[in-house]
Amino acid sequence: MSKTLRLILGDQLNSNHSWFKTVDDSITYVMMEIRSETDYAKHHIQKVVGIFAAMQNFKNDLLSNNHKVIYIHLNDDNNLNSFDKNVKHLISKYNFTHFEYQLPDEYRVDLDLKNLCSSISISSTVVDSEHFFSTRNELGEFFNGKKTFLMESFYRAMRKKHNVLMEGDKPLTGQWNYDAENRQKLPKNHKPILPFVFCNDVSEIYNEITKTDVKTIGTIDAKNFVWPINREQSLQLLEFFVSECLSLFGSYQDAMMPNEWSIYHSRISFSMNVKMISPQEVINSAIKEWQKRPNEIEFHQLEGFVRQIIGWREYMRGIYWNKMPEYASMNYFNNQEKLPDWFWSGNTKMNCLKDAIKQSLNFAYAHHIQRLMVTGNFALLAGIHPDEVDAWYLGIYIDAFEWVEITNTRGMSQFADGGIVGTKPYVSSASYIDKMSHYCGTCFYKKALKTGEKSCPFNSLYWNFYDRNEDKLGKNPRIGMMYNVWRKMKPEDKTAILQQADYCLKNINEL
Ligand code: FAD
Ligand code: DLZ
Ligand code: SF4
Repeated sequence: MSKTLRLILGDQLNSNHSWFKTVDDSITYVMMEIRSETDYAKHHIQKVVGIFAAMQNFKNDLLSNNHKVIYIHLNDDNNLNSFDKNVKHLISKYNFTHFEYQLPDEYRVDLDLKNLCSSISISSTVVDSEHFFSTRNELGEFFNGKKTFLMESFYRAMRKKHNVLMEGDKPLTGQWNYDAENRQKLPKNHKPILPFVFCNDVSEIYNEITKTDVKTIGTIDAKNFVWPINREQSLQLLEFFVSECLSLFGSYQDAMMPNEWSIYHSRISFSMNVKMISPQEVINSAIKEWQKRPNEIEFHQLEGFVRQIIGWREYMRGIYWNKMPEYASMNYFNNQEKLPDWFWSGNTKMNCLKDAIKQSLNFAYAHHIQRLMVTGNFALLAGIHPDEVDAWYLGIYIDAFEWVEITNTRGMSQFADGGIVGTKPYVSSASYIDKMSHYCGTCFYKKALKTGEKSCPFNSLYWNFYDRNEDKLGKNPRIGMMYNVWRKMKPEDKTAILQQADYCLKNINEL
């Protein structure tokens, strides 16, 4: 009799996958909590707990739908702690005759599973994870022969192909992209909506993890775990977003405010990345809400949200599969420094960084502009090695999986890919942070000063960055203006700024 073993990874919790459409006694599913996954990065404790909780709930759903499931807990005696070893052990113990898995999202796991299949004597099949709009290679084929990979072109192609916000072959309302209408600062007295959070009791899982020597970062309230841990909760969070946040999403998508950790963002990335919900469902729900309340939700708010998902998210995945494994060692600026210690505590006098890091440690979450223009901006200006930066981002965020973390970090944020993802580095002085936030007013540092004890470190580091990378950036047409400003500065002012930057870099742990 044929007996099939099907592996479900911790980020493949897709209950709508065609695997689960029928119940078949000859098929056994396996899910495993293993050290190879808890230890490939130093994860935030909320990320490990969240994934285990979601995996256990998924397993329970499968069992209640009469599927056969083997679930290996972290502390089980028979846990061999890798996909490879556990699968091989199960195959020989239960005499499985066929092995199946879904395409993993991560290059490392993809290799492991291919190796596993070639080293077992039974047949194996790999199937699609049935989650994304595009295939792994679609972006590569779309840009075949092109030097630059413009997100906007891919986004438009995705909109057309999947008929999203289209009127025939034209964009609905006549314009593809409404970014110019987004990106406002929050008015000073504006109080963003309170984030909708869950109060899940995950203490049992947390206690099991604490029995091991798994190294984690960040804090957790295991009796009141705020993240969704099953499909129903993911749908609830999505419903909260479309009904309460979507109408202001685009406007305040780049805004930052002290102690406001979520503003009008959806916080749906974790649910999507572990596939408890699909990107199709997410955008359909947003579009339906806009159709229901067209007078309350302006089109640019909706388009801005849809673009993040069908545009950026798919684009980043395509870049990942097109450029890995070379991508993981790119270091265009040859940056070599270490992250300052306060990236693990938030204990810095820089208000914007303190807030972004502390909330990341407390919630395993920061919104996009905090990741890009606060922590990422600082890391790039300070010349931190992209490996260090990647390790931090891959660990700290609940939604961090390499395919979307590395492309955003090494690519968009650190420009370590030399311009595959972005056309210029995302760096700024204090003026951008002040333009988009309410951090500077109460900061120890002064946003307008470039030199002196109280000068904002972003200011001197900004000019130092351009100065030291002139050979790589001087000819970039999108940056020419900045070099003109720099070249026109008085030599003594330039020297003072570079000395200030040098001071900041030498005393980085004390900033
Ligand atoms: P919203 O602001 O509500 O956006 C909605 C959705 O759009 C997100 O859930 C996400 O799925 C998608 N999205 C938005 N921007 C991007 C983007 N640039 N790339 C891919 N998808 C996007 N996202 C991750 O999912 N995992 C990561 O590990 C990750 N690391 C990042 C590291 C850096 C340095 C930067 C600059 C960005 C990173 N992002 C990552 C992208 C983005 O910041 C997060 O997707 C977003 O903050 C998640 O919060 P949200 O669900 O509230 O997003
Ligand atoms: C991130 C993570 C962690 C911390 N632990 C597990 C685990 O124990 N078992 C598992 O199947 N998946 C885990 N994951 C998610 C995986 O790292 C992810 O499924 C792979 O990296 C494929 O992208
Ligand atoms: Fe951040 Fe500088 Fe503003 Fe302080 S002054 S909040 S360090 S940008």
